[in-house]
Amino acid sequence: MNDNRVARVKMLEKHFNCSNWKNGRSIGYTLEELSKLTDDATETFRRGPSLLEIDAPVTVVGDLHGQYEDLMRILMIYEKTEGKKAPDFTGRKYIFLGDYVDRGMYSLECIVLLLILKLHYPRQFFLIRGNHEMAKINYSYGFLDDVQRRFRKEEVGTRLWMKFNDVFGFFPVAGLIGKKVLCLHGGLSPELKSLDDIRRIQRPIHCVEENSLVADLLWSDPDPGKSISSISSTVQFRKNAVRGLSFTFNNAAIEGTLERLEIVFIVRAHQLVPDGFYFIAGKKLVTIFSASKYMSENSVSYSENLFQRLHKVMLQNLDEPLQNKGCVLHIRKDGGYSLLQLKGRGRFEEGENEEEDTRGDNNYYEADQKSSREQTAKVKKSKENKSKEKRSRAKKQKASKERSKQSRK
Ligand SMILES: [Mn+2]
Repeated sequence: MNDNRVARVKMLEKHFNCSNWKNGRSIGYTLEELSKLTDDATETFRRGPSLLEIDAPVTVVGDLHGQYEDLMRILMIYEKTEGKKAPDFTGRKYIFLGDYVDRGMYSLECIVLLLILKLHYPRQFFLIRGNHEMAKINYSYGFLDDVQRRFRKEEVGTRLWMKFNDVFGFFPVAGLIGKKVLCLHGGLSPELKSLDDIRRIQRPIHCVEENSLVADLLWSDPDPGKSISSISSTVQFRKNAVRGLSFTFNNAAIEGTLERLEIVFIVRAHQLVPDGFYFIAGKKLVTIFSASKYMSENSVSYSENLFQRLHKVMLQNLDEPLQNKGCVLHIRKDGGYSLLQLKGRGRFEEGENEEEDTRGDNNYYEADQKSSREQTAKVKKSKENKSKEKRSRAKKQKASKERSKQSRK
């Protein structure tokens, strides 16, 4: 093993053994090791493609936002032996859909661990870029403060934060699994005419103003449900008012993109969904969100003052469920998939509260047919049951009426 590998193994051990953490709260990194890590990572990503092309089986992970506990749970999903110190990644492959930093308390630990994993297992760990892997965003949502907090001199932290953003500049912006499943952080773009449009993207990209296709891949969202455009049969990209940039796209835009790119399924992240997964467009697109209990009181950034924290918590009580479930998607070699949902503080388990066809042994090529068949069967059955009940109730009533008639007589 060369020196680099030895150093990386040590770093990995440090991440998996939290009892060695400084004050039990954070990993004591040295400036030298993080400088070296960012330099090496920049080189690795510079040499890599803009569009990752990998084969299944692979586990797809959505937003993490500095929630180190969730990252750790995800890395331990397939470990069946309790109390193991570090996971065994043999035969495992992961693709992460971005938003590693900001919001949560452990932005630095999350991104450092993921970069080491990428360098150490280059053919097993894949990272694509989220909209928070952009200096203009992670400057104000926690990552900069998180890095500065670790080093006594503010300018040292700032310089290191810039080096992380240099790495992000070379991150790939999309992934293609088994030639048929497209993975992105945000979503689709009117400029996405072919997969070559992504392959041709020149990096580094430091802000989205440099490339509008990248802006959309990192920022766009599906149309909010129940909007008129979402059911329109013509392709629509509308101004994304919630984000203040990029677009929202409707189901017809999803269908059109699938056809043009000759793919069958789109996996994206970027939006908080209560169950950790959310299907739309006849299960042709799924949103995956992997940070559980996102932004609950104890996981807001250190940098915010009490007022800001309370404000967020209060807003959340109004707008969104505080206790969302995290989820990851496992795509099998045969193209089938299963969802693994994190419930409460426990482990990741297969999702329960969707129809059966989102869980186990099915193939997304057939998922729709199967689901509609099953659903019709279910509906039929329940209708039959209901009419049976009605008939028996009517019989009983008739009988009791007759009984009472007789008794009156
Ligand atoms: Mn995002």
